[in-house]
Amino acid sequence: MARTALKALYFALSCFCKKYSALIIHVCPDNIFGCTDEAASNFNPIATDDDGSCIFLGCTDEEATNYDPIAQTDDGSCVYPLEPAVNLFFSEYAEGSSNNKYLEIYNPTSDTVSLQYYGFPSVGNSPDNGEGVFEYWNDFPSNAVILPNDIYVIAHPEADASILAYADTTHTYLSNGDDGYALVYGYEPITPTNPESGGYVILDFIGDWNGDPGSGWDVAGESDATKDHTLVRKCSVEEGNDDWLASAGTSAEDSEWLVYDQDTWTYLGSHTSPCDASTVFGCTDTNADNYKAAVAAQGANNFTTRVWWDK
Ligand SMILES: [Ca+2]
Ligand SMILES: [Ca+2]
Ligand SMILES: [Ca+2]
Ligand SMILES: [Ca+2]
Repeated sequence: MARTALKALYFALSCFCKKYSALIIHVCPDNIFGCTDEAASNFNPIATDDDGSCIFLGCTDEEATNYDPIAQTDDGSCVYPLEPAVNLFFSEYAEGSSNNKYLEIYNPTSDTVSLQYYGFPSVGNSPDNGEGVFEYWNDFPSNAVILPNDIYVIAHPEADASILAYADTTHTYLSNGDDGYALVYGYEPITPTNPESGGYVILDFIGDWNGDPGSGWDVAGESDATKDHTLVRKCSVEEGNDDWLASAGTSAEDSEWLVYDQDTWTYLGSHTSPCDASTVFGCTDTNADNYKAAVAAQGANNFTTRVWWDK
């Protein structure tokens, strides 16, 4: 009996030892299996042997512009090509006394346009990010739209109540004359860059991003017209212009804009384009030498020796 018991004990001990040594090998393996690819989301820096478990995140939709053929798991980053931009443009701009400032944007189409992929990026004074590159990407509020043949007004939050009555949104940093604003379409670049490399297009400008003009830009031959004036787009202009200097022009004739005195808000809240068939531009002041009885809209607000134009 004792002999049998000893035999059994020996047998149990040897089993334990075998198990124990197997346990040592298992606890302290020479090889550590895991994902060894640093590009993977589950990269294991202590893994010695790749076990095929790597997971690559990215855009997995071939329709997207940033489709990643290596990605296995979609991380929601897909970006899709946009429809062509709708022809929206600046119809009016005011830089008046104190904070009486606004931008008016016109939708000449018969469709309601979502402003989701539009923005109004700007430069304050001289362009800190290099010539032709915005500093601030200003988005419209989410769900903002422009109704057909209607306008959208961005006003300074401390503008006169008569301006705020038309405001669709407010923006604190509107120009004090020398700050360029664009109307753009596309995605905001990860870092500020020009439209060529940034995946967005400039539809229109008031001022530009090419350098501090001093106090303001000249428009239609008026010096510093973007400061302490109101600019109204001529009804004959039917689209934006990414060339601000061409848009501003050098004379009342070649400019796309009518320049009005500081704090002229008469034209805020609506826009006409294309021109009414009956519109005749010219001088409406009967005291002027060049008064024209047929004129429906005056081209500017004085009656000096300017050259006027007829439609
Ligand atoms: Ca001012
Ligand atoms: Ca400024
Ligand atoms: Ca300046
Ligand atoms: Ca207007």
